[in-house]
Amino acid sequence: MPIDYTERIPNNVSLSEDRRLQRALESWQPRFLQWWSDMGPTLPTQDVYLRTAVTVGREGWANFGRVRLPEYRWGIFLAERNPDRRIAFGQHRGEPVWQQVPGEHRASLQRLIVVQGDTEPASVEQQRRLGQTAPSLYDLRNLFQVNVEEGRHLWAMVYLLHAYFGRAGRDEAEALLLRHSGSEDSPRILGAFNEETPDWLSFFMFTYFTDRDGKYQLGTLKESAFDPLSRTCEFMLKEEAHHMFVGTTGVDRVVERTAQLMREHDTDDIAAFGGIPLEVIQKYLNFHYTVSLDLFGGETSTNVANYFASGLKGRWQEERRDDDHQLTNAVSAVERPDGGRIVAVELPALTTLNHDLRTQYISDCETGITRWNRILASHGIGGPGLRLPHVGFSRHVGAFAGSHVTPDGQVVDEAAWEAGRGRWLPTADDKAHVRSLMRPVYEPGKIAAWVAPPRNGINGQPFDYEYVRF
Ligand code: BYC
Repeated sequence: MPIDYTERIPNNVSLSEDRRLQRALESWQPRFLQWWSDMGPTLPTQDVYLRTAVTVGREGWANFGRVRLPEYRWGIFLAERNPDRRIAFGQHRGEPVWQQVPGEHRASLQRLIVVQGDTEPASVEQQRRLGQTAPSLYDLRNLFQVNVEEGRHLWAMVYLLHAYFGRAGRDEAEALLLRHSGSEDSPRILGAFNEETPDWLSFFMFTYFTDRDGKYQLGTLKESAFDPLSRTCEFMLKEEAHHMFVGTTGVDRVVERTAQLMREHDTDDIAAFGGIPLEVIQKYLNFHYTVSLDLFGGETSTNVANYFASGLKGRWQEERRDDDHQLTNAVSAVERPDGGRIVAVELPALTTLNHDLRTQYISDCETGITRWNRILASHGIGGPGLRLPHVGFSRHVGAFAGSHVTPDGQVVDEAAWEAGRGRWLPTADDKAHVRSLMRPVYEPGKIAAWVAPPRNGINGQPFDYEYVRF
């Protein structure tokens, strides 16, 4: 089904055939636009070179053009329906997938959709001021691309709430616009989405580590027996790939510039030369990685066991797994602190699925570490390079919450941990230095001195293309 752009709300779900739903969503639309104007990007622009989804098929699904930001066509796009699709896991394995929400799973499904939906506008709120300090027009355009698509992902979840959850769903859709990142009274639901994204190093780390959690969570919801959720997530994952590209190449370019300055001045201490020291990059990495690990929930969770058994949330690449997809008797080892040591305990695999997903995520994160260390090596910088800290380091959710674990996995007492904090996590001075470098560069083809230019522009355009006009 092609996307209908003649409608007030672009969609490929035949919205005009359901007048009630259409009216409900059309009354949510102005509230969304008001939220975008109040909580979205603060930098005024004339237009931005953006991609917009035009079909949901594999090839050529988006087109690029200059768009005035508030006029971006946010809409409802679900991947094609597979009429033969069957549930791939859990107690209902082999049965046809659901086109409606079974009454007994209503509350859990709604909860999962609300948690997912809540993260999308949260990230736009976190990033709203970054436009004021963009290192280049290319980066500014990427920021806005990420922001409009996170706004669209909110639409994706709001559609499900309106279409399948009645009155309660409409109330939840309303509430998604009322909670705000970092708010004292009504914060966003998950921890990482109440942290600040005050500078571009944080933005690149966020799009590398936190958007990657999004990839994995969406990947598990794509397996859901509730087919509309599955199809929604499938298309969101397509858009999500660019967000992670922004993170991966963003950190690449910071590391590249840092390495150049280290060679040029033959010192690690490149702050005085307008760069971000490697040690500071490592501290930002530690922070964003650990708050993203918290997003996976506890290592053991009865919630996740129930989600899996009942078919609501699968595993990453469920159908490629070589097991019974029910895990009735399977066990899995999970690490946890025990006195001064970290021990592995065997538990029913069903209860450790958050840990399973987190393990997949961690090995994906390692690919970034490898590529950044390769960049360092290409400049002749050896040594330990960058690394992921131990899973127990600086955790606030799960088995390690409340323990004091160093980045290399030593369990220490609180005083020792506090004494190390400034070496492991960004200090006020580190943040002040990074912020001092954040000066906007809005001239086409120019770039700030703390980051290397990208290898390629967007959609075949050169780096010096006027990606944003004021
Ligand atoms: N902060 O049983 P547990 C993205 C709550 S990112 C605060 O271990 P469960 C994106 C938990 O809700 C992906 N609270 O948790 C990225 C539960 O509360 P209730 C977002 C937390 O249910 C960048 C209680 O603690 N999508 O898309 O097994 C830009 C017990 O925990 C946190 C999803 O997360 C936390 N960090 O798993 C834009 C997918 N962690 O229910 C977008 C949907 C846990 O007892 N969500 N809690 O009141 C889920 O699958 C699960 O809810 C979670 C938690 C994985 C989050």
